[in-house]
Amino acid sequence: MRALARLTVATTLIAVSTAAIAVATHADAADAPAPITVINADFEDGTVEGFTGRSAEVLAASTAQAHGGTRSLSVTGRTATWNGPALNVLDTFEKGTSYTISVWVRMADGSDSARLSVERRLADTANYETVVGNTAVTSGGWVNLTGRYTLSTDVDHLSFYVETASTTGSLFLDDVTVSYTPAVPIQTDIPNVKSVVTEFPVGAAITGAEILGEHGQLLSKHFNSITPGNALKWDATEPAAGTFNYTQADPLIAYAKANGLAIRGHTFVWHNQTPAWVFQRADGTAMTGTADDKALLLDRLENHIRNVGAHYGSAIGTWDVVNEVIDESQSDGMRRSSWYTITGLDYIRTAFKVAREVLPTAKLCINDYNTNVAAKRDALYNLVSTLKGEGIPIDCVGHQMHINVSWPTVAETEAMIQKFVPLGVTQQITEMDVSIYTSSSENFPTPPADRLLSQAYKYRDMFALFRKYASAISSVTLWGLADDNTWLDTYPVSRKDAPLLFDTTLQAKSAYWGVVDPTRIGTTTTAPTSPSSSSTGNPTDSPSPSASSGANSCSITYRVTGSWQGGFQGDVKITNTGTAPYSAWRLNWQFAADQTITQLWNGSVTQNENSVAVFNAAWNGVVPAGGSASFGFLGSWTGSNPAPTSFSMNGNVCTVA
Ligand code: 9MR
Repeated sequence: MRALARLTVATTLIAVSTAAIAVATHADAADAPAPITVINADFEDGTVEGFTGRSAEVLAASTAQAHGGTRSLSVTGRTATWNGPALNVLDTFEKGTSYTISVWVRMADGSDSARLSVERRLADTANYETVVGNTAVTSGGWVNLTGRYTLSTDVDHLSFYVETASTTGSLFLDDVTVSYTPAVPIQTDIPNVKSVVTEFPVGAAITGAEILGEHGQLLSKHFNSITPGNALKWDATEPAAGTFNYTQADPLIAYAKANGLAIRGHTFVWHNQTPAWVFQRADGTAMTGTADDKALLLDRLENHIRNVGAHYGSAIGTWDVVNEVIDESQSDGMRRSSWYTITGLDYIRTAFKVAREVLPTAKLCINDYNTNVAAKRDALYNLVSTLKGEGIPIDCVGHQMHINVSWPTVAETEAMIQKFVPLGVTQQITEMDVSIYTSSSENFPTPPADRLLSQAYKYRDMFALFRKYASAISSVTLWGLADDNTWLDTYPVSRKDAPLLFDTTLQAKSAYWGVVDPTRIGTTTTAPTSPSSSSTGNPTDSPSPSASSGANSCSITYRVTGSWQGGFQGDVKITNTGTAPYSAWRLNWQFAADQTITQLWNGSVTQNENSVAVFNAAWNGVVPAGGSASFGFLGSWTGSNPAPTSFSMNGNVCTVA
């Protein structure tokens, strides 16, 4: 029996309908430990191998059907759709370990949908979780259900079982396996993201299992903020009217407090993950938007925010008060959610006013996705501007930034940030991830190297932009900790995605180096012996005093190709005069006068006062020995416009041609 503690809910669930679970994706995947099988039930020994019915089902090893060998488990006499074959795994599953469960199922007759579920109990309170959702099954063939499950709480009962959606038909089960891959230790000798990016807290959205074991180590090493990904949503905190439940969120908040991490509360109001009762009258009928409906709904909203807000008080420094209220395709720009159709804009007004009352010092945000798209951005701007004009206490605009390797551009993102500056709100990047996919039809069994490289450049460029706007941005959060747990594995279709800084075995990807030290993009994920880091928005080197030679050396041609009053155009050619190739480059120089780069092509730029850092574009990062790369730019100048006299490339001083 496990030790009991007052802990809770929250698991990592990744449901996939068919066999393949993606394997480790980082460069050293071949070195990742092999999976260990802890359960392998094939019923070939003629027993039920520990399976029991959840109720009065009759279980027996049977030769009537077999997926492999000559026998399977026959399950007859089911009395409810939720009753089926179950296996007790209380003494098998360890908290914080991600298990892959695979079962083969077929119906004895007819057809239905089957799903794989977990029941866990603590002190007679049961919770049910779906590991693999409804999947069509028939009597005509075997269907595989494979999913991953991570226990994150203490329990005194734990089992997984197969149930069906509509009928109580008899089932066969075969070749049940459960395996896990031993955790790879996190890299402790690479720079902490939070120590490199110091302009604002850097956060990760987490579920319960991510505060445990190696995940917990990774989280507290690199991040100084968390967002509970689901645990503070209405369905978790007030599942039934007036019944508040903090069992999912409390452990996450306690972890954050213990490790000194900031907390973003997500979210008081959303159209998803809100229980049906919220929009029903006392008699259970649907609200339609009468005056009484509106009053009741606003009452419920107020009560919800007062309770959840007060439960955590000042421990949560920022709240997404409302989430995803914009629909730019509507004439008024407002999403037609039940909130809106029943109350108009009043739900937003009420939510912010009540939140301010109960949380006088919290930053109160309005959060949305695709805010880099002009129409959406402008609709959000108009709403915030109108409501602020009325005195509604909106402190902050949250940009989710669910983006991908080729979208959006830095310029679009910069326009997004610039748009909101005049409103006097702080801005936060709240849910950033960078999908490796650029369309719903793509599906890679393992992330292709070029996508991971493009992803690293995207992270590099976006973080450089955020740091440039440090005065406008007060927090940047990624929507997940590592690629082993991302919502993008099931959205918009089921396929393995890899959108975060760390891979499925928690090792640093090029994306991580894009944030921490872009010169290491594309290099091995092994920790550098003396990690380089930068604490400004504009990484610069400490170049050695004389021009380099040998493996890494470079020559720079800097030309002003056009000049007019106040402006100029420049062209820079980098030649690799060394013997080793560059796989990613960063060129630094100092302008001697008042010169500012306003636009740059074939690369990206950050400028901090006179210090300039130009990074390669996705297509010109590799410069072989003897090869060259070029970029061009437009700049402004006042006074004079002298050419810089000293350049360094990835830390090596270059000769100037
Ligand atoms: O990460 C969340 C995922 O586990 C949920 O299944 C999903 C659906 O409700 O919500 C995810 O988080 C969303 C966030 O709350 C709001 N912006 C979009 C996020 C991704 O869907």
